Amino acid sequence: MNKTLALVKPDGVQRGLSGQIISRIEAKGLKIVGMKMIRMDSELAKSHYSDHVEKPFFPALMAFITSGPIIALALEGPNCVQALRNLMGTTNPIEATPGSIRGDLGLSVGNNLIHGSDSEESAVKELGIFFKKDELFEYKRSIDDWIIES
Ligand code: ABT
Ligand code: MG
Repeated sequence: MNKTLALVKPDGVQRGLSGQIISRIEAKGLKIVGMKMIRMDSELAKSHYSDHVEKPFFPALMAFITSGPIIALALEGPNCVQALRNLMGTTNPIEATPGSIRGDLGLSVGNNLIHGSDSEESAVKELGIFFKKDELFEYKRSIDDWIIES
């Protein structure tokens, strides 16, 4: 089964929206197979956002993402990379569809509440940055038979 990485960003934690964000992920049917609170340092931020290091918005992004603790989640489910991206909504919360996490909860591109890996390749890379092997859990939920077609 595919896995992906989600982060409740510092604004989500500070605004007390972690529970609601995680709840939406669980309600969708995605299975949490790893979870931890950490504070990203500049080294971790550069590695996680390596594609953006040269972009003009990177200094602001770095300041924001290291500004407080985040909650990292390893998620599993069929097509979970795309499922999570759809649940999050587009990068700019103003344009994100109402009903999505960003569409319902955010107003600014620099404070967009949640991260989700944007491809299966990124998911593998990012899960490796945030989780050690023994921090990921394999377990069956009896409810899976009601969520996942066999
Ligand atoms: P992430 O899930 O954080 O990677 O966001 P997403 O994949 O939706 O969007 P990308 B393009 O990866 O943006 C990364 C972070 O950079 C911020 N950003 C992006 C800006 O502040 N200005 C911009 O013009 C762009 C393109 C938004 C994302 N993080 N935050 N916060
Ligand atoms: Mg991205």
